[in-house]
Amino acid sequence: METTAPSMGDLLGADTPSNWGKWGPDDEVGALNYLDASEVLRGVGHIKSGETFTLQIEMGRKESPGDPLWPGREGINRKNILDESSWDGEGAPQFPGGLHYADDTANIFLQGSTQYDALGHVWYDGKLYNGYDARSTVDALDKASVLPIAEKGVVGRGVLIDMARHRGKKYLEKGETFDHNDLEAAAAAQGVTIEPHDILIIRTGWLTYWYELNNPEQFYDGFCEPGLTYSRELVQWFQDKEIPNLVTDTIANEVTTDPESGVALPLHNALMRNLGVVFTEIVWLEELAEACAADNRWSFLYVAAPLKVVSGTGAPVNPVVIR
Ligand code: UVW
Repeated sequence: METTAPSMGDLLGADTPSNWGKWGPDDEVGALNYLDASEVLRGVGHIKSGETFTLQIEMGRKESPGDPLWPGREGINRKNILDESSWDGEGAPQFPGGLHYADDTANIFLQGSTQYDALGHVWYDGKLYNGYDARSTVDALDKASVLPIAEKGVVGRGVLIDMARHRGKKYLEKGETFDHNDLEAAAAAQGVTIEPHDILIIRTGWLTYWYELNNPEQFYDGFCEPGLTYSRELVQWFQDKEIPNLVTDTIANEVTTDPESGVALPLHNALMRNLGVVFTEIVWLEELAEACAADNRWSFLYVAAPLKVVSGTGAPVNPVVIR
């Protein structure tokens, strides 16, 4: 593809903030290291009413428009292997007592639903998170796969910043941007502080736009999501705040193409590759946001256990919030 955009390395610069080596040469979970036992207890301290919310979208929704996906990916292909019709003819398994049962298989993009990204999911200049060689991704992620993240689990204080509500909108528009100053302003308006080690959850309303629009062709035309925009100051803010996990209701957690430079997804590299901030995408936040707005409480316990996929570049997840 012809492009006049600078390379990722040129945009971010050699002195871009980095956490490589901070947690040792073998680390594969990055900023999740901030989430120790004291952070679990801090999160538990924000449970007040006991309400629970699950944050995964449906996988394999039959009704139009189906599942929201990064272009080029496909939704889950689930197929029955055994069901009552299997016993219509000969050849179905027979069990003492006449047991019948249903079984199915699923062919899925591991990043084709609400998902955790592995830290080795993106790279530039031949190096992954922590300096691992990008050749270690060939055939399977040998380094910084989703497995260590899944083995650790993600538990801590979550804070929801509702950018759509802050801007008086049902959902942000295609390509609409915001930065750390906007997050701080929205937090102040909500009366909440984004504290060090918070799991940062941002609502744009973009998934509601997907389902309400019900028109994939229009959705993907000039595909550019709303989201965070790259700047050195924003990356520094994430490093200073020691944010372990960025969670949003968009497909890519950042404005798809950086409007200043024309570079695609620079924050994937500046935050995920360089700082080890773990990304969680396509997260359903509507009921949670309603509940938070209703009693003006925007912090809670956030718990997520992505699937333990060996060598996976990501894994589906159904995060749970308890508030
Ligand atoms: C890409 O980075 C291409 O996808 P995602 O938004 O799922 O991380």
